[in-house]
Amino acid sequence: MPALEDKTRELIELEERHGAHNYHPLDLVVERAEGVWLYDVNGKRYLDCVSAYSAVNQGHCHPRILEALTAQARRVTLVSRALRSARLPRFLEKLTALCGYDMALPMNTGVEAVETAIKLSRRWGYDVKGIPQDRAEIVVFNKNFHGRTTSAISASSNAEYRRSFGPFTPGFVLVPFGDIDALRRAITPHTAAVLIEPIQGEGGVNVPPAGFLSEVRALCTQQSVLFVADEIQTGFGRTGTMFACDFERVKPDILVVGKALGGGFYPVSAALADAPIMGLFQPGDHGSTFGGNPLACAVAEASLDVVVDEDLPGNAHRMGDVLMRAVREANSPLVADVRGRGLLVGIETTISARAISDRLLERGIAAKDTHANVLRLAPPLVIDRETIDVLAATLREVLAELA
Ligand code: IF1
Repeated sequence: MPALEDKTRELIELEERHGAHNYHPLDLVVERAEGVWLYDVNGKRYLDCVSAYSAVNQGHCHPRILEALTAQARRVTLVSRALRSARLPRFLEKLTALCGYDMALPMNTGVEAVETAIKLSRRWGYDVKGIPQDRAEIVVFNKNFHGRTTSAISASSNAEYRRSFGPFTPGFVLVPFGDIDALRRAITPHTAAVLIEPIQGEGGVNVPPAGFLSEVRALCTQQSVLFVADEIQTGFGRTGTMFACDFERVKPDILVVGKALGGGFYPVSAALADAPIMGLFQPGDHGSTFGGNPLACAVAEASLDVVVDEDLPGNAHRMGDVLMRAVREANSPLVADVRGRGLLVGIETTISARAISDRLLERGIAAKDTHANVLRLAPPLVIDRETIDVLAATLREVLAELA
């Protein structure tokens, strides 16, 4: 029987040998997880500050969502949209009511919901706004992240995401994030939509200037352009409100959701819009084998119930304030900026963020760097005050050690 440490190394080597090397993960081999805790193959416990990139807002293996999954898995899991299922109508009713839209189109991964929003925006641009065919433009923002498909990286400003993947999907116009004048200049009669993350996650936890989302909303309304919000990472309580757009009380024309909609159990995403827009899709226009399957619907309904019943937006707001205040009060020379909202926190560092995340890992905190000098802290939204205080204290100690 190999020693436990050897077990870790053995598994890492196996993954490296047979798996594509499209990630450089922390060397933490998770064997099980519960709530905010991860347990590696050696039995060591870690506080999860990655939350599968905000897909585990409800905490790992939430019992209520597990129960919904197992109960449904014994009944029916997949019939495709060639047939109807009893679960889909109830899920659609709950999702549209919570998000405040007439209709939803269920998909699986986040990027599929983004692609759905891109197609719907273009369809609206041609059939309603009267943009000449194949001339529709969508304005996007520098440092955006909307997924890894060819169209999503066609919208990206990040050379690393685009290298040797061309030719790219045309029709995306890049402007600086937060710059309303640049956005105004970028809008033309061919502009169908503005696609924005209300807070940029991968771009480095970039919060826009106060009032920017309201200005985008007003400009889109004035210029007859769709406001499309990608809340795949910021949605369902992550930023201290149900959706990041709620902070400025703006309502997108198309809302894109994913990640936590599946509660960490199953990929569930959706694009939502009111009937005049979503009604532009007719049978055969769009679809997905697994989109809206009964198992996904059961998991997503329970995931939404947990977000609401456990007031995850409120807890994220309170715990995020505690965490960001503690980091600021550390006054560490290694911290250039503390950004974010709720429990989507980015710490801009003056040294390699990876060096800090490696030291945190030794101390039982799993946190990931996003780009060279931003450490992202995004624990599950169920984290309690005692645990957030431990996180803050450990981070302050590590910053002091490395200073
Ligand atoms: C990776 C982070 C990246 C997203 C937003 C769409 C998608 C994502 C705002 C696509 C996905 C994930 C993907 C994962 C790393 C992670 C991520 F910011 F969350 F950390 F990359 F930016 N819109 N984000 O954040 O959703 O198709 O993945 O379900 O690709 O490395 P997906």
